[in-house]
Amino acid sequence: MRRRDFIAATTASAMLVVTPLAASVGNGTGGRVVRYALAARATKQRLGPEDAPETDLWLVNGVSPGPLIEARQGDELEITFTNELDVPTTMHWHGIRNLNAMDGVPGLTQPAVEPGETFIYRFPLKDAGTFWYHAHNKGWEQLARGLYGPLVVHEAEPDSGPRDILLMADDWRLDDDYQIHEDSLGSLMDWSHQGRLGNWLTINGASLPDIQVPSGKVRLRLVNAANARSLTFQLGAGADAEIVALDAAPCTPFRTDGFRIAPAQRVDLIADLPEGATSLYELSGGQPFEAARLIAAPQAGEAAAPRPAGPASASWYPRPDIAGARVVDIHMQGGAMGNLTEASLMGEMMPLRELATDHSKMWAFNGIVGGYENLLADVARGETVVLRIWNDTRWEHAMHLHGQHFWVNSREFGRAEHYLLRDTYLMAPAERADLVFVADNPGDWLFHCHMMEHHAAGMGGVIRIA
Ligand SMILES: [Cu+2]
Repeated sequence: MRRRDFIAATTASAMLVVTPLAASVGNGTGGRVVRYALAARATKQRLGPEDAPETDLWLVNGVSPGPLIEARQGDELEITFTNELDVPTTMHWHGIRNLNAMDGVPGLTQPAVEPGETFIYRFPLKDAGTFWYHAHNKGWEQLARGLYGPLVVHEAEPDSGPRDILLMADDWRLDDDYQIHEDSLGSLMDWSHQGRLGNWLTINGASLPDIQVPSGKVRLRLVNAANARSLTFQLGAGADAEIVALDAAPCTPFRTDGFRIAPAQRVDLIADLPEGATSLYELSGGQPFEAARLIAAPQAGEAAAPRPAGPASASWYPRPDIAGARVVDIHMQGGAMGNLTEASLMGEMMPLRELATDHSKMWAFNGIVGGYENLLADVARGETVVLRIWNDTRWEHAMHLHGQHFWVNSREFGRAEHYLLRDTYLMAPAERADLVFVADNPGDWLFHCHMMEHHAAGMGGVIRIA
């Protein structure tokens, strides 16, 4: 990876208008309808160095990452989404405890948005935090080509503005001409191993950007939009930071040296930055790789005024008591070097070799290759649910539940006991974990690995909340 100068993304204005909600709908914390227009389209953007050709991409509103969507807790968001591609797509609002019909999973919660069609997503924003949106049709290809963007829901007491810095990371696989490496899209090697790992790291769509920030305390919102690579970040010397929220949900603040972000996860940090340049390093390659430079300068006037710098509240809901809870066992098998010998696909048992060569499938939950017909559990509204996951594979998996967050004793930050509320949890090979939630959001919700190739190759199923 090489250095290039940062080209500020000139984000086309996506926000249309903000109007108050009808009095009967408003809940007193935000109470507006915030409208955006988004379009998926083929676009060129330079991801490589300054003398490199532009890369042919599929982007939202022609920029990578797509436009920052901002609203306040208690608002309703209305997105007029138009598909200008020549393939079907949808948008998923990752981490939003959404209305099921607005969740953006084609074939499960809505029909795909066909080329030329428009779909209006409208949903309330119950929670503040760092979210993101991404295509959910053939995500293994559509995310690799760039169809995603950030979504920030500010606390009802706003702490936003110049002290709120978004850092969206991606790990692209580019060829020698800085184009998306197309020959390896759909590669069974990727699908059976760790997924599509890239060779070109960007932060906010640029390689090693200089990002202007105010000195002193800032809130850094990091998002990993990579298909499959977990990224490990560390701030350079002189910066002091603690984690205050994970996957949008506030946590008891804690300090950690480097911190890993699996695909689709978010980490919010409150960082105290000295004046001048502080490097953001990425460590997954074994040695520190400079990913971005935060250039901190004192702010004058209003921006210099002290603000509440972070989520004010405790977590969204307390960790439920699991006595009497509904336990759903999910035994994950498959992939290279695994112990899966055969599995059921659409009701038919097949040896792994046939699943792989004829159907590009190589992962299973409880012996069933995942699809939307794979109902993992049918639970009653209000029930406490334990997804008791056994990662019986040789690979890490970033397990994502749509529609609700879950409590998990996280081993992501090196403690024996560290309960966190998340929407995506990175499981180590052989790890067993309980994902615990109160099933209060009705609908058919996808549960899947967010390494997009693993999902495509069978790591998925549905939790039905009646
Ligand atoms: Cu996986």
